[in-house]
Parts: sequence; C-alpha cells; structure tokens
Amino acid sequence: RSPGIQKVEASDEGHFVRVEWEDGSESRYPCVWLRDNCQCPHCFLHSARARKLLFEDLDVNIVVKEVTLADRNKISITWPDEHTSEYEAEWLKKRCFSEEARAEMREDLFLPELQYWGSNLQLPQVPFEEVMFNDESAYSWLCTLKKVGIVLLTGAAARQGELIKLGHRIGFLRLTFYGPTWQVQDKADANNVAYTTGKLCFHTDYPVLQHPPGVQFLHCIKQTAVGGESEVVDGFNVCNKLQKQNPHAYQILSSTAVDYTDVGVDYCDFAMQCKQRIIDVDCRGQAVRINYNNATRDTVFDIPAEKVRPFYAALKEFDDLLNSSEHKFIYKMKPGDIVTFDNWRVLHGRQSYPSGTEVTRHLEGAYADWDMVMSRLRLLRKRVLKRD
Ligand code: OGA
Ligand code: NM2
Ligand code: ZN
Ligand code: ZN
Repeated sequence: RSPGIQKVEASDEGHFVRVEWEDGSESRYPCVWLRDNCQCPHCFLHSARARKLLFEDLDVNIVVKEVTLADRNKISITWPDEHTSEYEAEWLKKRCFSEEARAEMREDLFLPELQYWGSNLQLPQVPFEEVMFNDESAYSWLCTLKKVGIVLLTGAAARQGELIKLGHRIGFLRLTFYGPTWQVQDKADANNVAYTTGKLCFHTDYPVLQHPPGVQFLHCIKQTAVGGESEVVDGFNVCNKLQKQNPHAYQILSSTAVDYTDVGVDYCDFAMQCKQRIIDVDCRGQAVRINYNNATRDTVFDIPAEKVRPFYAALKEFDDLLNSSEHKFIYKMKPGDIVTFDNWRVLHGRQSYPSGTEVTRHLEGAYADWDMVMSRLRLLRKRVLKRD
C-alpha cells in the first residue's frame, strides 16, 4: 500500500535519517526518535504495544553508526553501541514528520473536523435498533456525533433501561452523584433545578465536575402534551461569532474562573465545588469546551469586585447570542427518542411545562466520556472498513 523505499542515508552529522520514497517524495526522521521507537523485543513489548525502553537509557544526542536498506520495505540501523533496529516502510511512512503527514494522522486519530450549525440544523437521526445491532450504523452514529455534535436515536422502547443497553453497546456509562442513569421528572424537594417543571435555559451539564461528562444521552419515556420542548445550540459556532463580535467579552469568558457548587444527596451525599472558565480554549484561542450552567454557578464569586460587572456584561453577550433565533434549534421529544449530544459543545435547554399531581413528563439521562466514545468509534471503523 505505501510506496517502497528508493534510498536511505544518514544526514545532519548522523542526527537524522533521510528516506527517499519510490514516488519521489522524501522524509526525515530524527535519530533520537528512531532509537526511542526501536521495535525490537528488547525495546518494545509487542503484546502491550508499548515501549519497554526506559527513558533513562535513551541518549538524546544519539547518532547512527550505519543505516542500510534491508529491502525496499525495510531499513536497518546500527547504533554506536552495536544495538540494531529495523523499521518497516509502511510504519515509517505513517509517522513521517511533514506537516501534511502529521495532519493526516491527526485527522485519522481524532476526527477534529466540525460541522457548525444554527437554527437550520437538520437533526441527524438513526434508528436505535440499527445502532444496537449494526456496526455500520453505530459507526456512522458516532462519526456524526463527533462532527455535528448531536444525533437523535429513534424507536427505543418507552421504558427505563434503554440507556444501560446503549452504554453496554459502546463500553460503559459515566457514574456521577446523580446515579448510573438519572430520572428527569418533577420531584418534591428537588435536589436539582432539572427535576422541576421549570424552564431550563441553555446550559451544559455538570460544570461542577473538574472533567464534565463529554457525552450526554436523554431518553424520552413520557412527554407532556403542553410545553417541555427541547432547545439546542452549537456552542462552538456561537463562540466563533462572539470572538468576532466582541473579542473583549470572549477574552473575559475564556480567562475568568467561575465558581460552581452542587451540594445535596442523590446516589450518595455530595458537596461539590469547582472553578471553571465558561469558555475553555486551546493554545490558538479556539473553544474546546463550554462549562456553563447558570443554576449551579455559585453565589461565591472569587474575583475582584471591579471585575464583576464586566464579567456579567460579557456573559450577557454570550447568552444573548446563544438564544438568538439564528442559532437555536427547537424540537419536541417523543417517547422512544434518545437524543445523544456533545456536552462539551452543544448547550441544551427545555421549555417549562404545567405541574400537576401526576408525572406527565419523564426522561432518563446518562453520561459517557469522549475517551470511551472515541475508542469505540476507532474500533468500529477498523471493523467496518476492515483496516489494520
Ligand atoms: C437536564 C436537562 C432537559 C429536559 O436534566 O439536565 O437538561 O428536557 N433536561 O428536561
Ligand atoms: N442532572 C440532570 O449541572 C447540572 O447540575 C446538570 C444534572 C441532575 C443529572 C444537571
Ligand atoms: Zn531495540
Ligand atoms: Zn441538562
């Protein structure tokens, strides 16, 4: 599949190995990296696919003694201490240090491509049964979940327990203080505003946890006739808009540590406190996680008094953008619907509904972590595309 090797030589006083490929391209590999990644059984534990070589035994200034082309598909290196290493062409090609090769590997491993949306969202849908029993459908569900941030699974049974099954399908659910799964319905002495009939404005769940759940599932078991509509908004899309519209507000929200609190009893008793920036950004200022729940934002606010009003003004701009009709998408869940979404990216809310003596609306919810979901996605891809 990968081109063979035309020629190999040491370069830069033995600090690099230069590979010329049969297709005319070339790659340069730093010797310290080559030695570090020797694939011999002494240096690498193949059963664990992990490095055995100790860092203390690595010479960061190592140079090659000799490099030869064993055949068109393999190079061989002898190091100054006579240790020898072999590297396959295909293995080397994948690990080429060029900008393009690294971008390709990055896309393959992390699927960073995002599709932004607003009120024009065509809510992606997959039947629950297909996701449960068909690998292609499960793979396409998770790819869309990563790219668009939201997918509706349809046709599940209208009873508790479907999310446990979905959890088993991908790996395991994330346990929190609200239990392995949790019941969203009007409760007496509710320990969370979600467990009332009130409106929930746009929020991400659980910013009071240092590592908030990456993925959320909400399964509609019973739906009220009046009210209770769901709302979602693409938080990353809105962040891009805010950054353009008011860079100062964006700067405040991406740098101010906000206090969150959650104290009570559910699965067990809890007294959670956490500081989070409302917009977490990467080194280039791109939003990577929204941490915003107005209900659990603490009354304690650990910033100087002068900075308080500017913070509120910035948050007001963000909240206004979230709620603009251009950005938000409204739908109403039916019994058997399971909405699955990126809780780091998509903010969700619900409209209020009438309270009464009977339970008229019931959702079951659960969380998963992105690590586990991406792991399942890679395994499904391997099986579906029959790749290595
Ligand atoms: C929640 C929540 C949405 C709904 O429980 O955190 O956002 O539609 N629920 O009830
Ligand atoms: N529930 C729905 O941050 C939050 O409190 C979100 C969590 C109660 C599990 C709500
Ligand atoms: Zn070795
Ligand atoms: Zn919520």
